[in-house]
Amino acid sequence: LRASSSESRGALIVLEGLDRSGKTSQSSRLLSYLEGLGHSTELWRFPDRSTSVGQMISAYLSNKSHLDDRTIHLLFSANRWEKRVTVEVSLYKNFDYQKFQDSNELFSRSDGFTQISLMETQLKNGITLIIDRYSYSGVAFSSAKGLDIEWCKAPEVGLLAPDIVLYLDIPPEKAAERGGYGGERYEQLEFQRKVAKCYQAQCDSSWKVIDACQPIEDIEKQLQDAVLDHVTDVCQPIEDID
Ligand code: DGP
Ligand code: NA
Ligand code: NA
Repeated sequence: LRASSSESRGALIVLEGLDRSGKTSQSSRLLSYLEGLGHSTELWRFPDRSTSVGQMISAYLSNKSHLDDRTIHLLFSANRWEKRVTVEVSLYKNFDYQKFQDSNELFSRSDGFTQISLMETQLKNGITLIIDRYSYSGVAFSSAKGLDIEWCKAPEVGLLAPDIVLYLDIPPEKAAERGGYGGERYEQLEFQRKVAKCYQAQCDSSWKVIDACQPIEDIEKQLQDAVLDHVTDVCQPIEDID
């Protein structure tokens, strides 16, 4: 399943950053902006707490359950995979079957279940996806616990690679001052300092780093400028994380 290089598609835009870096409100603003320009756009977030895997993650984050570091790492990854590859349509509650019925992404397995590639279908249908956290959170938060970074990256291989990663850069101390953390498992200054280092270890020239200490409107404008090139006539094939 690959977009042919001649047809245009939606863009895959990822926002990353520490907790309280402003990602969530900036992704909503970016959504309004792109919709205002007439682009079909959806805002997704990971973890997606609505699925059964997501509920296990949510319980872990609120300290209602305790899981081994590698186990929770793989659950976060599975939560991205369940949106990437295929779902059994008949079992997927929130799925709008009608909308996708004619899509060439639908195919039947020999056991009779119909499967679909969710993210890829959306992109190929011309829908731009803004994603609040993705694989880079997975690698940053788990390697901050001391897990080997290559081990952390392995289950992310094969997920769709973003067209652009927007990193909202905030010193951990500044983030901690912002109205306090919500009390979830990772929202502690010492840990966030390690996460920041683990984000730095992943950051390369394909990332757009934005100073998240600027006024909200300035950040908003810089995000708009950064995505504009990426949402018009996207023709390059959708690639996988390698
Ligand atoms: P959020 O809903 O964006 O506030 O994220 C919840 C918390 O989970 C946040 O502290 C970041 C962390 N997180 C997000 N994705 C992953 C992941 O893939 N792996 C791990 N270990 N933590 C993650
Ligand atoms: Na959070
Ligand atoms: Na968030």
